[in-house]
Amino acid sequence: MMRKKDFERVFSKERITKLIDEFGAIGADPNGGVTRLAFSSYDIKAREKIIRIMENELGLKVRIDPWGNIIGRREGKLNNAASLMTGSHLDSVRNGGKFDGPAGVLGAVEAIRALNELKIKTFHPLELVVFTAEEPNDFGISTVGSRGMVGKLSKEELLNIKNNEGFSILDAIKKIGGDPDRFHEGIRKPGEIKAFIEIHIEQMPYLEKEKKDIGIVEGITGIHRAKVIIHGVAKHAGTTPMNERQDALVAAAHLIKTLNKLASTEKNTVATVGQISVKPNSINIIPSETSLDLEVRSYHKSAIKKILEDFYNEMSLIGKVYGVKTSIKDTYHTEPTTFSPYIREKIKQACDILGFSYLNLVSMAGHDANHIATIADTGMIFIPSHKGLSHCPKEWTDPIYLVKGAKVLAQSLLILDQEN
Ligand code: HGY
Ligand code: MN
Ligand code: MN
Repeated sequence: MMRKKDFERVFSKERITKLIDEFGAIGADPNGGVTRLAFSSYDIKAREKIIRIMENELGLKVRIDPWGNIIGRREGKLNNAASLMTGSHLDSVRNGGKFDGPAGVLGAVEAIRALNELKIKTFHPLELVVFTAEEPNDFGISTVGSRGMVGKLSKEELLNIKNNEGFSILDAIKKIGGDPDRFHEGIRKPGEIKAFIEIHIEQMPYLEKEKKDIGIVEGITGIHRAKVIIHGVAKHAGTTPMNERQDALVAAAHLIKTLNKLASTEKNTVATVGQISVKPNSINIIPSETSLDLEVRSYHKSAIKKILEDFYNEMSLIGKVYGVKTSIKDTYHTEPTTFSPYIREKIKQACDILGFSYLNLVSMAGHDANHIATIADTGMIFIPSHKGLSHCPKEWTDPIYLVKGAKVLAQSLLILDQEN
C-alpha cells in the first residue's frame, strides 16, 4: 500500500492540468469546446500524442489491437497473470468538453507514472487502454473499440457502415492502425483481465452538490437508440390548404413531444431526440421526409421496454392523423449494467485509505466500462463535474479532483494487486 506522504510527492496537479489543456487544444473549437470526432485528423493527432507519452514517459510497451484500441502494457512480476486494466477514450462529441474521456486516460497516466516514480512493480501486468470511438461519430456508431474487445461487435455489422463522404468505417479503423481482417484476434477472453477500472467525469451534479470527492459507480444506465423515418408528401407551402397536407415535420414534432412526455413519467429515465434531418428542407415546400435519431436511457430495463412500446403505438396512430408513413430501425442497444461489488469495495477501501469522501451513484452516461464489464470485474471512479455540465464547452472539473481520481485509481490497483 502506498503511504499517504508518498502520494503527495509523486502526483502533480500542474502536470495533469497541462496535459488536459494540451489534449483539449487538439480539435479545439474557435469559440470554446472541442470537436475531436473518432477517426478524424484530430483524433489521430491525439492518439499519436498519447502513444508518445505511453512509450517515452511511462516506458509502456504499446500496441494497437485490430479494433484500433491503443494498449500500453507494463509487465508485472508474475508473467502470465491476468492484467489490471484501466483507461478511457480520447475522441469527443461535437463541440464537447475537454474532460470527457481524457480525464480517464490522463488520470491513468498519472497513476502509472506514480507507480514508476515510487518504483513499485506490481505482481499483475498493468494495461492502459485508449478505446476506439467511444462517442457517436460520423459513422453513427459508438463504443466500437470496447465492444470489439469483448466480442460484441462483428465485421459483418460494420461492413456497410459509411460516413456521408462514403468512407467505410472498416477503412477508418485501418487508418488508425486497426485490422478488420484480424478482428477475432482482438477479442479478449474472460480471465485475461483481472479487473478494469475507468476514471471518468461524473457528467451529473451530485458529487458537487453533496461536496464529495469521489463517485463509486454502482452501475450504468441501459441505452436504446433508434432511427425513425417519416414519409409525407412534398407540396407547395403556399397553395396547399392546411387540411390537404401530409407534413412529415409536423408528424415528427408530435413524436418528439410524445417521447419527451413518456420519459418524464419514469424514474431514473431520460429520452432525447438529438438529431433530425428534413427533406427537401426548403422554406416554401411542405417537408416530404424527416428522420429522427432518438435514444431512451434507464437503469430499469422495464422502463425502456414500456416507453418503446408506447412510442411504437403512437407511431402507428400518427399515420392516420397526419397521413404519413413511418418506419423505425434500432441502431444501438445496451442493457443496464451493475458493476462488480468486489471492485466497488476496493475503490471504497482506497478512498478510506486516502481519506477521500465518496458517494455511490448510478451513471446515466454510457461508457466503455459497460462493455468491458461483460468479461472482467469492472468499476468506475467518478470525479465531480462543475454543475454537472458535460458534452458542451462549459464542461469543467477542478484539477484537484483529477489528482484525487488518479490517486484512488493507483491505490485501488495496488489493493487489487495483492490478490491473485
Ligand atoms: O453518450 C454517452 O452517454 C457517453 O457520453 N458516450
Ligand atoms: Mn461522452
Ligand atoms: Mn465519456
